[in-house]
Amino acid sequence: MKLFETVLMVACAATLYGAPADSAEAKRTQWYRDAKFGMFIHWGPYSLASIEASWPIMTEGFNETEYRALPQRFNPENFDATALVRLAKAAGQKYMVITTKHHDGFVMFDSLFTEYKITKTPYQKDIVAELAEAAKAEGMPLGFYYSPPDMHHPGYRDTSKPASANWHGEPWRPEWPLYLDYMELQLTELLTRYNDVALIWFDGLGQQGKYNGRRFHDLIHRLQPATLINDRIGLPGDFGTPEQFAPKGIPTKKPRGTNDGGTMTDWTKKGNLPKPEEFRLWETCMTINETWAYNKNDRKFKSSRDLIRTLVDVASKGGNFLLNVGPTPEGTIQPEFQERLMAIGKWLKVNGDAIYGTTYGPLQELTFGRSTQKGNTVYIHVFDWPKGSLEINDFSGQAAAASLLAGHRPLKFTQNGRNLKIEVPTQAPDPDVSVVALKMK
Ligand code: H79
Repeated sequence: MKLFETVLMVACAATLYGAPADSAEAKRTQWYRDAKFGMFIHWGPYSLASIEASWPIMTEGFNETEYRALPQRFNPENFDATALVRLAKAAGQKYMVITTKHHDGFVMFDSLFTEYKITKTPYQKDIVAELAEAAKAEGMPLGFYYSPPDMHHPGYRDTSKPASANWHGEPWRPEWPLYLDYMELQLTELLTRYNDVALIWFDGLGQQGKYNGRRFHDLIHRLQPATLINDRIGLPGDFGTPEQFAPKGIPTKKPRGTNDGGTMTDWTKKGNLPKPEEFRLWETCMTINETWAYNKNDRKFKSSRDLIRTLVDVASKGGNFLLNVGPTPEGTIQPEFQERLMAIGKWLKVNGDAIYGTTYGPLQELTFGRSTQKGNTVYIHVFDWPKGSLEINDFSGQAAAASLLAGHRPLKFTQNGRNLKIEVPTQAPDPDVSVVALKMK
């Protein structure tokens, strides 16, 4: 092969397959791009009642007075922050995000600016502090979910009315600026007391303009320039947040700047590959069953296989997967969640190379699975194991070597133009997803 052809091919591979540009923004987000898989934690006194976080008072599903009394009984005596961080590690998760304040307004840290907080419960200890210490000791990046909507603060809404009447907030009232000041004070606490904050996860619901997101972006950047910010306070932030689904195509940056509260309607047409500079960082958050909060009655657990395949699907489009657990009122993680997390961790031990540090793969239309890419290696994630050989019809690279990640077993292959035929064993090495690594020239 002539030299200029080689140079051209390497250049094309780099452009086509989405290595992020070497900008300051790329450096700031590098850890997050590499992490791919995180643990979301939705926890508060609501876990006592096996009801969803906050929403029951916003939709009149649960008596508000009774809800407000839950902290009096909240005492998760068996909470072990280190054990939780180690569980995340065993699952292969590379960052954690905890609800420091959900829409109900209850804060899980010892804020000076409210009495509706964890340190006023029988538990008394600051849960955010406990987790922050454990995370630091274990080298685990920790991010904070902080809800701009706040049903408890009298500046956010007229709290003499039921939350169902005004849960969107009342920014036209003269008290509103006091609420924004309260947000500033609490975000300052979160960003100055609890070590490095990996990210702030706002959850602004609709009509996010009323929060003056610019003010809070500036505040966060001033206090901790490295902290990433999601897209739910009226500005696009560092990453998009599709909730409970993976987008069909690969998310791209939008010229008009904002998106509609994390619904992320902007992605390439299914199958298209964006240029690296068009790619928008994103993260799918998802529950293991159907509720964010602990709920003993919710038995609709996704299978380990479905969760592994969702992780792969998300990674194949360049995203991160933030998988939620709702700890019990005792502070433990229910066995059904643990089992699934351990199964994902076991899969990642063998196949992690095909997830961590990868970006969207060049093959977006595979019928039998998904693809990811890292440098010169394309990973083929096979959901439906073939009889005989694995055939790829539209491969634009030049394969140099193929192997199974399971057992690092080399595989024979033939390439004819864009047609690639890989000889594989009859039995799938993994019943959930088996990965073939394709090194390219
Ligand atoms: O914190 C979690 C959810 O509480 C929150 N975001 C995640 C991370 C969230 N924000 N919006 N949504 C969830 C979508 C809301 C959906 C519903 Fe409802 C809440 C369906 C039923 C209750 C609001 C009330 C929409 C319909 C009725």
